[in-house]
Amino acid sequence: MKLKLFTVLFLLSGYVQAQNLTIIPQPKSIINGTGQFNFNNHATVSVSDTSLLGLAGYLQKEISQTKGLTLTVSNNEAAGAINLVLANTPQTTGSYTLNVTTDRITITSQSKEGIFYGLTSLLQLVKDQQRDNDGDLCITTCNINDAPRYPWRGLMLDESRHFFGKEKVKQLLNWMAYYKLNRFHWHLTDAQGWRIEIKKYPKLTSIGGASNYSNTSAEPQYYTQDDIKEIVAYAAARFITVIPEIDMPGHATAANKAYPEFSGGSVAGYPNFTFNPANEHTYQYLADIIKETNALFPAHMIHLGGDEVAYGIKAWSLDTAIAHMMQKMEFEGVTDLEHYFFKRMADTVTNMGSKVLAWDEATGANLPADKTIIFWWRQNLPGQLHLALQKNYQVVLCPRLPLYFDFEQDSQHVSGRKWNGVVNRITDVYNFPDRQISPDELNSKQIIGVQANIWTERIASEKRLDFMLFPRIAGLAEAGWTAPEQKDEFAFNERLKSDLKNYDSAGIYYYDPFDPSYHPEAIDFAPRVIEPTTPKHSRHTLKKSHVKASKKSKKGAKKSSGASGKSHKKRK
Ligand code: TNX
Repeated sequence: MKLKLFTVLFLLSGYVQAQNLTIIPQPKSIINGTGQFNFNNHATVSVSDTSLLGLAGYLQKEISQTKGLTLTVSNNEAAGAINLVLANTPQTTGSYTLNVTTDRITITSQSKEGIFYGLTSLLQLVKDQQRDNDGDLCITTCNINDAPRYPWRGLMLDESRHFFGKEKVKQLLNWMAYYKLNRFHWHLTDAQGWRIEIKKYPKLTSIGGASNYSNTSAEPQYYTQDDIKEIVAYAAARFITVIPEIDMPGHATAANKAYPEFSGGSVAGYPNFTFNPANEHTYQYLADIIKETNALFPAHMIHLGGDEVAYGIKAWSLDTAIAHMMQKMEFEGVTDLEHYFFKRMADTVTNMGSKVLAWDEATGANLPADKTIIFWWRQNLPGQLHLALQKNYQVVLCPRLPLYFDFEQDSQHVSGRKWNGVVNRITDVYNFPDRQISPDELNSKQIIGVQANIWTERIASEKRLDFMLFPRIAGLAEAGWTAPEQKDEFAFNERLKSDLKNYDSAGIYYYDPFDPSYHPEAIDFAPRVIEPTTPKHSRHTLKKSHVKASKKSKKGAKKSSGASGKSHKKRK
């Protein structure tokens, strides 16, 4: 009996300790201790190898900024209370151990990346603690053993529809690092704006960059090549790889505004949506663009888009030069030509020594399996995922449901997208992919990870960007990092509550799933213009039902009319 009582008390004390260890994403294993390590101004960070000095400096800077403590950095391993140690044991990339005893903190990994993730976990532990009367920070002893589930833990930001700029992107990269996300997919070109400086074709930014989704005559907004280098370096210091997307042959309207000679023509609703596949100069022009782009991104991965070409492709059937080419090449339909175009541009990328990344439409384009990564986004077409795996492509899972963060996260919300009334709640993001993807496919090594995509047609301000991203980004982190057997949604929600406080102190305008009325204005951040691609008759439906939905949600009605779902259904 006594023993039982003791066990219960012991477990309870362990539970209390565990509650203090609020790390997101949840590590593989945590053993809680009962002692305390005191962080103070005299603490020294020492490294086993001078190549780790940069990481020691990163910890020093972060602790100083968040807690006002001044740590000393030393390369004498014996000197430190906090030790960063590169070990020789082969491990999964990114894995680490973090051992906190009463007198030492040791982070060990085979790679700098792993040490960085150990530091990230340590910083999350420290963040939750207040300094005591002596100015010390006390953290509970523990032993953490951790490794990521997937190597690709991505976030895509669309800056064509609305441009957010360097400072916002850096803030985003900070939060990605906080959550151990490691791939930033940068959607830099689309119909509404071209956002990357290409020196050989300056009109791409001066003309193509002068517009956005809300304002078709905005001042040019774009990243210079120096800005891009700065962002890439900022991300690299946080072990985040940046991948640019130059979308083709569709979603090319902004480029075609600048250089109409390469346009593939117009159809109603989709003016100059594609590049011209029958003009030989188009291929050279795009190769020049890719060459300048490739030089800016050391990861040597170029996303070529390839999505939704079908919207503009009818213009191809109307063009005599294109018809002539199709005849000559014995193509049966415009889709063959689309694949021919895509394969040629993909060859350009691989000939530069880079990998080609593309949306799942490209699965049909006969790209080289060992040099291509497919992004499966159309959750309503699971066949595309099967096909991509069958063709031996590496695949990133980013299905619209539940990983499109331009979709609403609460059925009461009205300004974002919905899919037949379905929204992407944080619980759906958290539980991805295990409830949605078959075990056979999940076991495939070709699935290299998960990614959330934040399209910005309906996101015109930083505040709304935050609202759509937080806290779903935390659910994404755990979907990408934490092994399924370690996932526990109840415990995640407890840890999330503590992160919401961190959002408050960082001034993040977030959606609170535990109190949906918190930060209410963002619910009704309606887009200022209606999508140009929406057919005329449904524009009225959208407008009217939107107003209705807003009124309803103000009255606290349980269900919104899903206005955006209607227009979305029409479009896709
Ligand atoms: C589809 S996902 C698109 C984007 C839109 C998005 C809106 C994809 C490859 N294409 O152009 O912004 O839907 O949810």
